[in-house]
Amino acid sequence: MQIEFPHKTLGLSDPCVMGVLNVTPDSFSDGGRFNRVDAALRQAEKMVEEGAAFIDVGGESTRPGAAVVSELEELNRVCPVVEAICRELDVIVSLDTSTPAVMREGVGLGAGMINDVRALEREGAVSVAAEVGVPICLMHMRGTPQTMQDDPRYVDPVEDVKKYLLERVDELRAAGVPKEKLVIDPGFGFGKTLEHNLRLLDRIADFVALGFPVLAGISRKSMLGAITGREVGERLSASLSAAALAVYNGAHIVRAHDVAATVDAIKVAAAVRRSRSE
Ligand code: 7PJ
Repeated sequence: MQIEFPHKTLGLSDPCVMGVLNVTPDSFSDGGRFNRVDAALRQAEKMVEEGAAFIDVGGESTRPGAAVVSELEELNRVCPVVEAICRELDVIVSLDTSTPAVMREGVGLGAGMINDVRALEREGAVSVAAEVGVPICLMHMRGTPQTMQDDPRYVDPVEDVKKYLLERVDELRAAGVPKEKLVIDPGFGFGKTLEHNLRLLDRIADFVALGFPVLAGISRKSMLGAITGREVGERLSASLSAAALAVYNGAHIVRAHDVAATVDAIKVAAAVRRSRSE
């Protein structure tokens, strides 16, 4: 399994970590633009030193019930940070965005991947993503961040999510995006109950069997709070446990806030997984 980037191929025989870099106003102290960009760059640098293969830069909070961000605001948050990281660090920057203008500008500044929690369903997103030519992660969400946790229902969560992702894959391929540029993600916590999330985590192998790299984002999510009773800042152990299970079940990329610890956790999971086929 591999992903084709414009200037390199990323092998995925060893699972890797995508470090989360939120550039929403509440994520860095508001000490002016230079300080904000500098703080984000230092955080990215730390994650690269800790072993992150990707830095996922996002300027729109997709927490349940979060406010909608304008295109201009998102561009202003994301672009200076993408520009700084691409200039200073040797890492693949992924754009956690659904906004076509952010995709176009971000790739122009050097970003190497699009990571869209709306799987390019926003108007114009498919054509811009196809045009800019970088790999794309398609994530499943039921509903919108504003409504997604209002009683989500599935006939069968694994089959329903797989079907949706394959439909999105078909649309992207019809727009000219090669298979080697697509990554899929069941979207933990996006329009799912705890039971749905647990089933998806247990059945990650079903997504791996579709033949695309699989990304899993579970770090600090509320499903872990529901299981452990812990607040968001106290979910490291739970996050590592979930990351290890995802990799043990075949996930290729784990999206995480705590990069160093996650790198170690998934090394253990990957080693056990490998011993199975040896
Ligand atoms: C995910 C994401 C995820 C992908 C967020 C949070 C919410 N992108 N962006 N997968 N989650 N691909 O980190 O709690 O699970 S934002």
